Amino acid sequence: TVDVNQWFYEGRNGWWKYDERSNSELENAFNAGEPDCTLLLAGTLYNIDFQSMTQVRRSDQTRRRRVRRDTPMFPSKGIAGIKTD
Ligand code: V3L
Repeated sequence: TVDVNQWFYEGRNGWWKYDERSNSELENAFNAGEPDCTLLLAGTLYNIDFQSMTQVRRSDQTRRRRVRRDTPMFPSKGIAGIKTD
């Protein structure tokens, strides 16, 4: 099954795509009307809140990034920290 929407998290000067598995988990939670989604990203637990549209590290709430749900065509730096130009 193909996701038509892509989730992004904010980097220093642009947006990164979430990896495919995380993107599907975010889509499933968002489309189910859940308020948030917990993801294990590079060994660290994060909460993505769909009202504030932010990603927060669960062990350190000061580590916060904006997120966006957009078309996969939206310009990005790459996928999950891997640059694709
Ligand atoms: N998916 C993958 N790695 C993540 C994610 C995520 N959703 N969120 C955070 N990290 P923090 P520039 C990012 C990584 O928020 O140059 C990018 O993927 C995060 O990686 O403080 O600023 C790049 O690899 C960071 O290394 O908890 O645009 C890198 O930053 C680490 O978790 C630099 O990107 C701590 O993030």
